[in-house]
Amino acid sequence: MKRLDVKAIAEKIDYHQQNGIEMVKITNEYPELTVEEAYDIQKLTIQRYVERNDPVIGWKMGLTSKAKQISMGVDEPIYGRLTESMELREPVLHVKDLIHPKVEPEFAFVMNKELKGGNVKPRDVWAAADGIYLALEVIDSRYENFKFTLPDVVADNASSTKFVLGSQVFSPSYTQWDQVKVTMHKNGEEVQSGYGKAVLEHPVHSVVELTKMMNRDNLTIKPGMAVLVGGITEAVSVEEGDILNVEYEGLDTLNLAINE
Ligand code: OOG
Ligand code: MG
Repeated sequence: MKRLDVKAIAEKIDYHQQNGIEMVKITNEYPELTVEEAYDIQKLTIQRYVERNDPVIGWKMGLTSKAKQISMGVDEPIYGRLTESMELREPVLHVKDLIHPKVEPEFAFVMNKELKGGNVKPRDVWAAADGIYLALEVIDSRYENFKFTLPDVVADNASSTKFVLGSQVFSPSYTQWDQVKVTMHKNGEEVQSGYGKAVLEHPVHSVVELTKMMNRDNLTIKPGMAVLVGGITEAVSVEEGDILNVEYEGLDTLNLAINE
Protein backbone atom coordinates (compact mmCIF):
# COMPACT_ATOMS: atom_id res chain seq x y z
CA MET A 1 0.00 0.00 0.00
CA LYS A 2 1.08 3.56 -0.69
CA ARG A 3 2.49 5.41 2.30
CA LEU A 4 -0.13 7.76 3.74
CA ASP A 5 0.73 11.46 3.51
CA VAL A 6 -2.10 13.10 5.45
CA LYS A 7 -0.84 16.59 4.67
CA ALA A 8 -0.82 16.00 0.91
CA ILE A 9 -4.29 14.47 1.03
CA ALA A 10 -5.59 17.43 3.07
CA GLU A 11 -4.16 19.80 0.46
CA LYS A 12 -5.88 17.87 -2.32
CA ILE A 13 -9.26 17.78 -0.55
CA ASP A 14 -9.01 21.50 0.21
CA TYR A 15 -8.47 22.16 -3.50
CA HIS A 16 -11.53 20.11 -4.48
CA GLN A 17 -13.65 21.78 -1.78
CA GLN A 18 -12.60 25.29 -2.79
CA ASN A 19 -13.18 24.72 -6.48
CA GLY A 20 -16.18 22.38 -6.42
CA ILE A 21 -14.46 19.73 -8.50
CA GLU A 22 -15.28 16.10 -7.87
CA MET A 23 -12.62 13.54 -7.05
CA VAL A 24 -12.23 9.78 -6.72
CA LYS A 25 -12.53 8.37 -3.23
CA ILE A 26 -9.40 8.52 -1.06
CA THR A 27 -9.93 4.86 -0.15
CA ASN A 28 -9.48 3.83 -3.80
CA GLU A 29 -5.83 4.72 -3.37
CA TYR A 30 -5.59 4.04 0.38
CA PRO A 31 -7.98 1.15 1.10
CA GLU A 32 -6.73 0.83 4.67
CA LEU A 33 -7.37 4.47 5.63
CA THR A 34 -8.72 4.48 9.20
CA VAL A 35 -11.39 6.76 10.63
CA GLU A 36 -8.77 8.27 12.99
CA GLU A 37 -6.49 9.10 10.05
CA ALA A 38 -9.49 10.56 8.24
CA TYR A 39 -10.19 12.91 11.17
CA ASP A 40 -6.53 13.98 11.04
CA ILE A 41 -6.98 14.78 7.34
CA GLN A 42 -10.17 16.75 8.11
CA LYS A 43 -8.36 18.72 10.81
CA LEU A 44 -5.44 19.57 8.51
CA THR A 45 -7.80 20.53 5.69
CA ILE A 46 -9.70 22.97 7.91
CA GLN A 47 -6.43 24.35 9.27
CA ARG A 48 -5.86 25.61 5.73
CA TYR A 49 -9.22 27.45 5.89
CA VAL A 50 -8.21 29.00 9.22
CA GLU A 51 -4.91 30.14 7.71
CA ARG A 52 -6.97 31.95 5.05
CA ASN A 53 -8.81 33.86 7.82
CA ASP A 54 -11.82 31.58 7.68
CA PRO A 55 -12.18 30.49 11.32
CA VAL A 56 -14.10 27.54 12.72
CA ILE A 57 -17.44 28.81 14.07
CA GLY A 58 -19.08 25.52 14.85
CA TRP A 59 -19.49 21.80 14.40
CA LYS A 60 -21.86 19.52 12.62
CA MET A 61 -23.06 16.04 13.22
CA GLY A 62 -23.95 13.89 10.25
CA LEU A 63 -25.61 10.54 9.69
CA THR A 64 -27.53 10.83 12.96
CA SER A 65 -30.71 9.32 11.52
CA LYS A 66 -31.12 5.64 10.66
CA ALA A 67 -32.69 6.53 7.31
CA LYS A 68 -29.64 8.57 6.30
CA GLN A 69 -27.21 5.92 7.52
CA ILE A 70 -28.98 3.34 5.41
CA SER A 71 -29.19 5.52 2.30
CA MET A 72 -25.49 6.49 2.51
CA GLY A 73 -24.37 2.96 3.48
CA VAL A 74 -22.54 4.18 6.60
CA ASP A 75 -23.60 2.92 10.01
CA GLU A 76 -22.37 5.50 12.51
CA PRO A 77 -22.56 9.27 13.05
CA ILE A 78 -19.70 11.53 12.01
CA TYR A 79 -18.70 15.08 12.83
CA GLY A 80 -17.40 17.94 10.73
CA ARG A 81 -16.16 21.50 11.14
CA LEU A 82 -18.13 24.60 10.12
CA THR A 83 -16.22 27.72 9.13
CA GLU A 84 -17.32 31.31 8.70
CA SER A 85 -17.39 31.18 4.90
CA MET A 86 -19.89 28.32 4.98
CA GLU A 87 -22.60 30.42 6.62
CA LEU A 88 -24.95 32.06 4.11
CA ARG A 89 -25.84 35.64 5.04
CA GLU A 90 -29.14 35.45 3.15
CA PRO A 91 -31.29 32.51 2.07
CA VAL A 92 -29.85 32.26 -1.42
CA LEU A 93 -27.61 29.39 -2.53
CA HIS A 94 -25.32 29.85 -5.51
CA VAL A 95 -24.66 26.50 -7.17
CA LYS A 96 -22.28 27.52 -9.95
CA ASP A 97 -19.24 26.26 -8.04
CA LEU A 98 -20.89 23.22 -6.45
CA ILE A 99 -20.91 19.62 -7.69
CA HIS A 100 -24.21 17.91 -6.75
CA PRO A 101 -25.63 19.89 -3.82
CA LYS A 102 -28.36 18.59 -1.54
CA VAL A 103 -30.26 20.42 1.20
CA GLU A 104 -31.52 19.05 4.50
CA PRO A 105 -33.52 20.53 7.40
CA GLU A 106 -31.74 20.71 10.74
CA PHE A 107 -31.65 22.41 14.12
CA ALA A 108 -28.63 24.38 15.33
CA PHE A 109 -27.80 24.57 19.04
CA VAL A 110 -25.74 27.62 19.99
CA MET A 111 -23.68 27.28 23.18
CA ASN A 112 -22.83 29.85 25.81
CA LYS A 113 -20.68 27.52 27.92
CA GLU A 114 -17.93 25.09 27.12
CA LEU A 115 -18.98 21.45 26.81
CA LYS A 116 -16.22 18.94 27.35
CA GLY A 117 -15.41 15.46 28.54
CA GLY A 118 -16.62 11.98 27.80
CA ASN A 119 -19.44 12.04 30.31
CA VAL A 120 -21.71 14.88 29.10
CA LYS A 121 -25.41 14.29 29.76
CA PRO A 122 -28.49 15.89 28.14
CA ARG A 123 -28.92 18.22 31.11
CA ASP A 124 -25.35 19.48 30.65
CA VAL A 125 -26.23 20.32 27.05
CA TRP A 126 -29.40 22.17 28.12
CA ALA A 127 -27.39 24.09 30.74
CA ALA A 128 -24.85 25.11 28.09
CA ALA A 129 -27.28 25.89 25.25
CA ASP A 130 -28.14 29.54 24.70
CA GLY A 131 -30.68 29.03 21.96
CA ILE A 132 -31.85 26.86 19.11
CA TYR A 133 -32.16 27.99 15.50
CA LEU A 134 -33.97 26.34 12.62
CA ALA A 135 -31.37 25.64 9.96
CA LEU A 136 -30.83 24.35 6.46
CA GLU A 137 -27.63 22.57 5.61
CA VAL A 138 -26.22 22.26 2.09
CA ILE A 139 -24.06 19.18 1.63
CA ASP A 140 -21.99 18.56 -1.49
CA SER A 141 -19.78 15.50 -1.29
CA ARG A 142 -16.63 15.97 -3.27
CA TYR A 143 -16.75 12.30 -4.29
CA GLU A 144 -18.12 11.01 -7.58
CA ASN A 145 -21.83 10.11 -7.49
CA PHE A 146 -22.05 11.23 -3.81
CA LYS A 147 -20.68 7.76 -2.89
CA PHE A 148 -18.16 7.16 -0.12
CA THR A 149 -17.06 4.99 2.79
CA LEU A 150 -16.92 6.19 6.40
CA PRO A 151 -13.24 7.33 6.28
CA ASP A 152 -13.80 9.06 2.92
CA VAL A 153 -16.70 11.19 4.15
CA VAL A 154 -14.89 12.05 7.40
CA ALA A 155 -11.83 13.22 5.43
CA ASP A 156 -14.14 15.36 3.25
CA ASN A 157 -15.36 17.21 6.37
CA ALA A 158 -18.65 15.30 6.43
CA SER A 159 -19.62 16.82 3.05
CA SER A 160 -19.97 20.28 4.69
CA THR A 161 -20.51 23.07 2.20
CA LYS A 162 -22.94 25.80 3.32
CA PHE A 163 -25.61 26.38 5.93
CA VAL A 164 -28.14 29.05 6.80
CA LEU A 165 -29.87 29.74 10.11
CA GLY A 166 -33.38 31.13 10.49
CA SER A 167 -33.76 34.70 11.78
CA GLN A 168 -35.49 33.70 15.00
CA VAL A 169 -33.73 32.16 17.98
CA PHE A 170 -35.82 29.89 20.21
CA SER A 171 -35.27 29.24 23.87
CA PRO A 172 -34.20 25.59 24.34
CA SER A 173 -37.33 25.07 26.49
CA TYR A 174 -39.66 26.63 23.89
CA THR A 175 -40.92 23.30 22.56
CA GLN A 176 -40.29 19.55 22.48
CA TRP A 177 -37.74 19.47 19.68
CA ASP A 178 -38.20 15.76 19.03
CA GLN A 179 -41.91 16.34 18.31
CA VAL A 180 -41.45 19.11 15.75
CA LYS A 181 -42.74 18.11 12.32
CA VAL A 182 -40.71 19.35 9.36
CA THR A 183 -42.02 19.37 5.80
CA MET A 184 -39.89 20.27 2.79
CA HIS A 185 -41.42 21.64 -0.40
CA LYS A 186 -39.45 22.01 -3.62
CA ASN A 187 -41.07 24.25 -6.23
CA GLY A 188 -44.38 23.96 -4.38
CA GLU A 189 -44.42 20.17 -4.06
CA GLU A 190 -43.84 18.21 -0.88
CA VAL A 191 -40.59 16.23 -1.22
CA GLN A 192 -39.69 15.15 2.35
CA SER A 193 -41.10 15.21 5.86
CA GLY A 194 -40.03 13.98 9.27
CA TYR A 195 -39.88 14.68 12.98
CA GLY A 196 -37.09 15.98 15.20
CA LYS A 197 -36.85 12.56 16.80
CA ALA A 198 -35.27 11.23 13.59
CA VAL A 199 -32.07 12.72 15.06
CA LEU A 200 -30.96 10.05 17.58
CA GLU A 201 -34.48 9.97 19.16
CA HIS A 202 -33.97 13.57 20.33
CA PRO A 203 -31.68 16.30 18.88
CA VAL A 204 -30.10 16.87 22.31
CA HIS A 205 -28.53 13.39 22.02
CA SER A 206 -26.66 14.52 18.94
CA VAL A 207 -24.83 17.19 20.96
CA VAL A 208 -24.08 14.60 23.69
CA GLU A 209 -22.69 12.24 21.05
CA LEU A 210 -20.65 15.05 19.47
CA THR A 211 -18.94 15.90 22.77
CA LYS A 212 -18.05 12.22 23.26
CA MET A 213 -16.59 11.91 19.77
CA MET A 214 -14.71 15.21 20.15
CA ASN A 215 -13.39 14.18 23.56
CA ARG A 216 -11.67 11.20 21.92
CA ASP A 217 -9.79 13.75 19.79
CA ASN A 218 -9.10 16.11 22.74
CA LEU A 219 -11.54 18.72 21.44
CA THR A 220 -14.27 20.66 23.24
CA ILE A 221 -17.28 22.73 22.13
CA LYS A 222 -16.38 26.33 22.98
CA PRO A 223 -18.84 29.07 24.02
CA GLY A 224 -20.37 30.80 21.00
CA MET A 225 -20.07 27.74 18.77
CA ALA A 226 -23.03 26.54 16.72
CA VAL A 227 -23.80 22.82 16.38
CA LEU A 228 -25.83 21.43 13.49
CA VAL A 229 -27.36 18.26 14.89
CA GLY A 230 -27.96 16.30 11.66
CA GLY A 231 -30.60 16.03 8.97
CA ILE A 232 -34.21 15.50 10.10
CA THR A 233 -35.19 14.13 6.68
CA GLU A 234 -33.27 12.77 3.72
CA ALA A 235 -31.36 15.44 1.83
CA VAL A 236 -33.00 16.82 -1.33
CA SER A 237 -31.03 17.49 -4.53
CA VAL A 238 -31.31 21.04 -5.82
CA GLU A 239 -30.46 22.87 -9.02
CA GLU A 240 -30.52 26.41 -10.34
CA GLY A 241 -34.03 27.85 -10.33
CA ASP A 242 -35.40 25.69 -7.50
CA ILE A 243 -37.16 27.23 -4.53
CA LEU A 244 -37.32 25.38 -1.20
CA ASN A 245 -39.85 26.12 1.54
CA VAL A 246 -39.24 24.18 4.72
CA GLU A 247 -42.00 24.33 7.30
CA TYR A 248 -41.19 23.63 10.95
CA GLU A 249 -44.72 23.12 12.29
CA GLY A 250 -45.71 25.67 14.90
CA LEU A 251 -42.35 27.47 14.66
CA ASP A 252 -41.45 29.07 11.32
CA THR A 253 -40.82 28.40 7.62
CA LEU A 254 -37.35 28.69 6.08
CA ASN A 255 -37.02 29.47 2.39
CA LEU A 256 -34.01 28.95 0.16
CA ALA A 257 -33.67 30.16 -3.42
CA ILE A 258 -31.24 28.26 -5.62
CA ASN A 259 -29.47 30.58 -8.04
CA GLU A 260 -26.63 30.34 -10.52
C1 OOG B 1 -22.71 13.13 4.98
C2 OOG B 1 -23.22 14.30 5.77
C3 OOG B 1 -24.57 14.00 6.36
C4 OOG B 1 -26.36 14.81 7.94
O1 OOG B 1 -26.95 15.76 8.48
O2 OOG B 1 -26.72 13.64 8.08
C5 OOG B 1 -25.19 15.12 7.10
C6 OOG B 1 -23.42 12.95 3.67
O3 OOG B 1 -24.51 12.37 3.63
O4 OOG B 1 -22.88 13.40 2.65
O5 OOG B 1 -24.82 16.27 7.04
MG1 MG C 1 -26.34 17.63 7.82
